[in-house]
Amino acid sequence: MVPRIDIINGPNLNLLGQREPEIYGHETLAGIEATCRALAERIGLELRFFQSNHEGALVDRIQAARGHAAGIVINPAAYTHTSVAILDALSSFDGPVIELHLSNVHRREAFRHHSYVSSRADAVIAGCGAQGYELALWRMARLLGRA
Ligand code: CA2
Repeated sequence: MVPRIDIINGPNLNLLGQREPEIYGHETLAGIEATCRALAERIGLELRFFQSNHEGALVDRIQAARGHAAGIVINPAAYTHTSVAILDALSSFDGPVIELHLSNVHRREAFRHHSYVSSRADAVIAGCGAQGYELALWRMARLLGRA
């Protein structure tokens, strides 16, 4: 069976490629999704891609992954630094979780240095730009015994 990976993106990531390219790069979220889909097919993973600007919708989506997805890759965006609800939802998920940030949050403002999600994450990727999504899929494949 092909393992399903859910890639979940938080608030404002729908604006990727439209503003602040010096921080977040020129790629759009649709472009990242297309790259991930091509890679997932090569590695043998099924992908579900999701973005929301709403904390509750992200919690609902993480809950919906339970029992269906083998792993979660999540860029919680600003909720990284504020959301116990997203941490709790991820804690109810059984498979590997990879936390991902386009930018190197540790080289930015102090409020971005703390993540509520990291304590549940099996890996954290930051500062690799859009390529971070591909790295996360490779790591996920390894964690699931696929690569
Ligand atoms: O580096 C990341 O991926 C972040 O998760 C992005 C979040 C930020 O709050 C985190 O500290 C780090 C912000 C996403 C906002 O995305 C935008 C994209 C284009 C234009 C404006 C915002």
